[in-house]
Amino acid sequence: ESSSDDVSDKVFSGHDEEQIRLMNENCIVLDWNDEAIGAGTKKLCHLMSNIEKGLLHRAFSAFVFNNEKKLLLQQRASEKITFPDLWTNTCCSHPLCVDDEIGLEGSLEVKVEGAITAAVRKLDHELGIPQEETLKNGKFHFLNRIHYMAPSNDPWGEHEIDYILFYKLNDAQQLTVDPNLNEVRDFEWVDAETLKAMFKDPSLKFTPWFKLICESYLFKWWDQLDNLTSVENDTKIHRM
Ligand code: DMA
Ligand code: MN
Repeated sequence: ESSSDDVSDKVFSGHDEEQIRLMNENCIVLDWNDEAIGAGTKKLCHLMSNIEKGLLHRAFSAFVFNNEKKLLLQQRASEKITFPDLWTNTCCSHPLCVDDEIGLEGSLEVKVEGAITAAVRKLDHELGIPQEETLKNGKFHFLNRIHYMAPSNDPWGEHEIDYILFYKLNDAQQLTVDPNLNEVRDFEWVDAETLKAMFKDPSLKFTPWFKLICESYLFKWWDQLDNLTSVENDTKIHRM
């Protein structure tokens, strides 16, 4: 489907042209065991009418921590078609149907590598963190996979197996953050206490997946950021 068809598609009426264009990306369609069974456009994968029939795709959620153990949060831009203006973890998106992200060999390690490649790409696209800085200044840890479904504003929603990735800066390293305003409206480095206080502020709204991760794992993992070995590389898919 071409983007010239898309701009006249009524599901996109009133939406941002660049965000409509990104709806042509090819997401990885999955069975319930996280095996790739095909490709589906971002548009088709995020329509609740398809999700209700079982359409499921692969995603990642990256959590970037600095040397003070502060987590980088973002507020999604108003231009986002799904979940606009909500506060969330550092960066989320989808590994695409391209050689270095699809992870076709079947082992979990290869899929994790694909999710990390996508995370490096999108940290640059959304937050302006140069890919070489991400690769040089810190390290990714794969925690686990969560399978969840969440409606957004009609007719959109999410139904994903989401790879949870922590990224920790090496000692004394920093990251340049220069947000793409079509993606990110605001950002903030927070400690756990600040984030808990933000949850109590009724003027701040959060994405459903970030709330799920916060309620289940985040604070426990954050407490043991210096030693993730007992919690990382979980092979189980957690259905939430
Ligand atoms: C999709 O995030 C991924 C998750 C885990 C919800 P997104 O809507 O920010 O994707 P993109 O940045 O590609 O629009
Ligand atoms: Mn998605």
